[in-house]
Amino acid sequence: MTAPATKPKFYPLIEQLAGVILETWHQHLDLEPFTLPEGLGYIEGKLEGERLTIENTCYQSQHFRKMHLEMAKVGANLDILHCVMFPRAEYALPMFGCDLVGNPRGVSAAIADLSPTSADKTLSTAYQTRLRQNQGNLDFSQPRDLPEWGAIFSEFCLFIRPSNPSEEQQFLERVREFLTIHCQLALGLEKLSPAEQAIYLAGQRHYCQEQQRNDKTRRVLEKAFNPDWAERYMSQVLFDIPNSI
Ligand code: BLA
Repeated sequence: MTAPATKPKFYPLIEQLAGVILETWHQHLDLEPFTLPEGLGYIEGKLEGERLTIENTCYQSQHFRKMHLEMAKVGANLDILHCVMFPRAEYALPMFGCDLVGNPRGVSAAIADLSPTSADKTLSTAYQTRLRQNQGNLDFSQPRDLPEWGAIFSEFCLFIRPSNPSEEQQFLERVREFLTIHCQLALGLEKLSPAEQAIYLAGQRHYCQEQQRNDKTRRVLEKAFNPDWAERYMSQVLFDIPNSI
C-alpha cells in the first residue's frame, strides 16, 4: 500500500517534533535508506470503526542500524509520534527513544530518553556531562510516573504532560538537545571489541524486550488490527531485537 497523495495533518507539536528529528539527523549523519519488512511502510487499519494510519520513515547510518520515525493517526482523536534510534552494536551507544501521544485537547504523554545499554546500565561520562549542562533549566508542571517496565530509562528521561505551549516548546528543544548530543558523541566513537559488542547488544535486547511490555501501545494496535498483527509489529518493526553482531 502506498501513502495517499495528501498527507494527514497531525497535532502541531507532533509535526514540529518530526521536523526537529529529521533536521537533526540530516544535519549530523550520512543517511542511507532502511527498508522495513514487506508491507509495513504505510499501513491502514480500523480501530473501533475509526481509521488508523501509520506512516514510517526509516534510515540507517554508519553508527545506527535503524533510525525509525513513525507517525500514526487514529481517527480524529489520537495522534502518535514514535521514534527510536537503534545503534550498531560496534559502538558503545545508548538508545534514543521518544513517544508523543496527542489528542484534540493537547498532548497527554511526551517522553524522551537516551537509555543506557552498557553492562552497568549507566550512560558514559561524556553523555552525563553534556546532558547535565541544561538539565537545571527544565521546568515542567506535570511530570508523569513511569510504568514498572520504565526501569530501562536513564536518570535524564523526560516524561511529562506538557500543560501549555511554552512547555511544549521546552520539550521540543530538549529533544533537539538529546539528538544533537547523541549524534555528536556517536561520531567520535571507536569501534568496540567483539566481546564488548556482545554486551551492548544484550543491552539493546533487554531494552526492546521491556518496551514490548507497553500495554497501552499494544492495545491500540490490537484493536486496530488484531493480536497477532500487534505482536508482529511490536517485535519486528517498533522494537525488533538484533540477534547477532
Ligand atoms: C504511552 N503509548 C502510550 C500511550 C499510548 C501509546 C496510547 C498512552 C498515552 C497516555 O498514557 O497518555 C500508543 N505509542 C502508541 C502507539 C505507538 C506508539 C500505538 O509508539 C506506535 C504505533 N513508547 C515508545 C517509545 C517510548 C515509549 C520509543 O514507543 C519511550 C522512549 C514510552 N509510551 C511510552 C511510555 C508510556 C507511553 C513510558 C506510558 C505508559 C504507561 O503509562 O503505562
